[in-house]
Amino acid sequence: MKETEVKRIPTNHKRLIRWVDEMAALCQPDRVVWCDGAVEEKKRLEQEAVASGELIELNPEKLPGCFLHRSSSNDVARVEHLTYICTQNAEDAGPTNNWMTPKDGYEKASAMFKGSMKGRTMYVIPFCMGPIGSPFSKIGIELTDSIYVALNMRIMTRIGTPVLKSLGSGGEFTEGLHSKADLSTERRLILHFPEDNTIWSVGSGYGGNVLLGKKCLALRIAGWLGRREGWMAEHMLILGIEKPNGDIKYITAAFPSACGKTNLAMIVPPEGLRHKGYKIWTVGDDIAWLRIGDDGELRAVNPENGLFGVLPGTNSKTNRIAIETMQRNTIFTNVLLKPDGTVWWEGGEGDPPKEGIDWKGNPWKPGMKDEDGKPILAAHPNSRFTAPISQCSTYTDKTEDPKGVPISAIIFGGRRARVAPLVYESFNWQHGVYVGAQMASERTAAQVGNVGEVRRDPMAMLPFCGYHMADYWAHWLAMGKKLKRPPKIFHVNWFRTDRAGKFLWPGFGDNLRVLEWILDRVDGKGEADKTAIGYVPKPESLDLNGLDLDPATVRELLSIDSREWLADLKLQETFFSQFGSRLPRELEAERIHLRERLSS
Ligand code: TSX
Ligand code: MN
Repeated sequence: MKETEVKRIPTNHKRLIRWVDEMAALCQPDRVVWCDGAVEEKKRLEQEAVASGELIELNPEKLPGCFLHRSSSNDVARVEHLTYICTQNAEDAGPTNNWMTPKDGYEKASAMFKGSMKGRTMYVIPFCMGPIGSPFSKIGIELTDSIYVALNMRIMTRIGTPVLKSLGSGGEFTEGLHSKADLSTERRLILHFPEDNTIWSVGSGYGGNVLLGKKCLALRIAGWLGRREGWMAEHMLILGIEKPNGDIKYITAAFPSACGKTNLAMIVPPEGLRHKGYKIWTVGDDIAWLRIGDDGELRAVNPENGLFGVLPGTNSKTNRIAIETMQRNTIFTNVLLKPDGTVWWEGGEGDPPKEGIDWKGNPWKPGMKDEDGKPILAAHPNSRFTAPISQCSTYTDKTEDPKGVPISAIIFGGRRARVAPLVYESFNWQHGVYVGAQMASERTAAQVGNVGEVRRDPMAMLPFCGYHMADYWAHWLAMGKKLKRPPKIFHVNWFRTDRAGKFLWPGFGDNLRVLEWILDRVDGKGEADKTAIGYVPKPESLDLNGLDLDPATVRELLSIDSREWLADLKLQETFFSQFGSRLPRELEAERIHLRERLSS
C-alpha cells in the first residue's frame, strides 16, 4: 500500500493526531497537509487551484486578489433532504429534522468516504468560531479534500496555528470530515452527530454543505451545546446603531431567506435621516451566539469572520457596502465571467453585459433561451461571494470583543404581502418567543415551489435547529427567565403590498426609520397603540421625513385585519400540532390568548 505523505504535524494533541490518522486511513488521500493559516499558504493554495482549474483568477487591476469558482451544476445549494441529525433517540431530533441512528450514519457515510481522497490532498484546517481565546468561542478541525473549502474557510473563520495553540494538547474540538467524493447526489450526505460533537459531509463541494463551521457547527451543533451550557446559537444578524453622542445600541435580527438579512446588516441611512448623524456598525450578517454576561444582560458574538452572501439582486442601490466589500480578496461562486475578467449576476451593477461565460462555463448573451424557452441565467440564483468581514466599511472591532456586544432588541421578520404590519412590539419575552415561533414567510419566484405559499420558519431556524424544535422554544423561554432585563422582542415586515401587489414600504435604507422607533421603545419613548397582536407605532411616532408616503399608505402599513389574523392562526395551529405534548404550554397559551384578543 502507498504511504500517505504527511507534512510536519504542528500539534501534540494526541487525540487530534489519532483522529486525523484514522480519517486518513478511511479516505486514503495521497497527502495530508496541516494548514497554518499564513499568507504564503494562501498564495500557494490559490496558485494550485488556478493551475487545476478550480479557481479562475479575475482581473488583478479591477478585482485584486479575487477569484471565480464554478461548482458542479448539480451542486449549487444546501440539501435539506440529505441533511440529518444522528442521535440515539429519534425524539431528540424532533419532527422538523431528518434522523438516523449514529451507527447507520457512520456506516452509510463510511462507505462513501472509503478511498474518496485517492489521488488528492487532505487539508487539516484548525478553525475557531468566535474570537480566539473568548469564552464564547468553539474550536473545530475540518478535514477536506477541497482546496475551495480550504480557501473559503480561511475567509469565513479564524484558522491555523493560533487555533492549534489555543487548543493545546487536550482541548475540546468539533470533528469535521468533508470529502467531495464523486459529487454525485446519490452519494451525498450531511450528517451531524451532536452526541459525539462530530460532523460528516460527503458528496458536495458547495457552501453550507461543506463550510462546516457555518450552518453545521455554528448553528446545529452549537445549538445543541448551547442548550446544555445555557446559551443560544441563532440565525441572526448583529447590527450597531450609533447616535452622534457616541451611544451605540446593538440589535439582532432573524429573517427567513430572501428577506435581505445581509442588506439590513449593512443598512445605509436614508437621505431624510442624514441630519440625525446615525452611524451603522456591522457585527455580523448571519449567525449570533447569545450569552448572559456577568451583568445579567444578553450579549452577542458573531462566530464568523467573513461574509458568504447571495449575489443576485445585490448592487450599489440595494447594498452599496457589500459591493465595496467584494472589490478585493473575494471568491465569487457561480457567476458570469465578463470578457474583461470581472463578474456579473442578475440584478448586479449596470445593464447585462453584451457577452460572457455563464456560471456553467458556457458562452452567454442576454436573451438566450433553453430548449423549454426559459431564459438562460448568467449567474445561478444562489450564486455567492465570500469576503473578509473586516473589509466591510461598517465593520467594527467590537466584533472581536471576547465578551460580545450588549443586545437591546431582538427582531423577527418575514416576507408577508398581508397580515403582518410593518412593525410591532411583543408584550413581553414570553409573547416575543411566541412571535418568533409562529414566524412565516412567503416564497418568492427565486425559490423552488409555489410562489406566494406561506411557510412557517420559526426564528428562521427550521433548517438549522439541531434538536427538537419544541425543546428549542423551551430553551428560549428558560433563557428569558435568567436574564435580568430581557431585550424587547419585535416583528417587522418590509414586504406588505397593496391590492395591486405593489410594495407599500420603500424598504432598504428607509428601514432605519423602523429601527429608530424600535430603539425609541427600548428607551421608553416612541408612542404606540396597544392592539390584539402587540404594540403598533402611532403613525406620527415614525420619522417619515423626506419620504413621500401618503397617510392612508402609512395607516395600511400599520393596520391589523382580525379576520386575516384569525385565518393565519389556523395555519399556526396546524404547524404547532406536530410538536405534540412537547410544545411548551406557554406557547399554546399565547396562541389561545391571541385568538381571544382578536375575537373580542
Ligand atoms: O433586502 C431588502 N430589504 C432589506 C434592506 C435593508 N429587499 C430585497 C429582498 C430580497 C433579498 C427588499 N425588497 C426590501 C428590503 O427592505 N424591500 C423590498 C421590496 C421593495 C422593492 C423595491 C422597491 C420597494 C420595495 N422600490 C423600488 O423598486 C423603487
Ligand atoms: Mn443564513
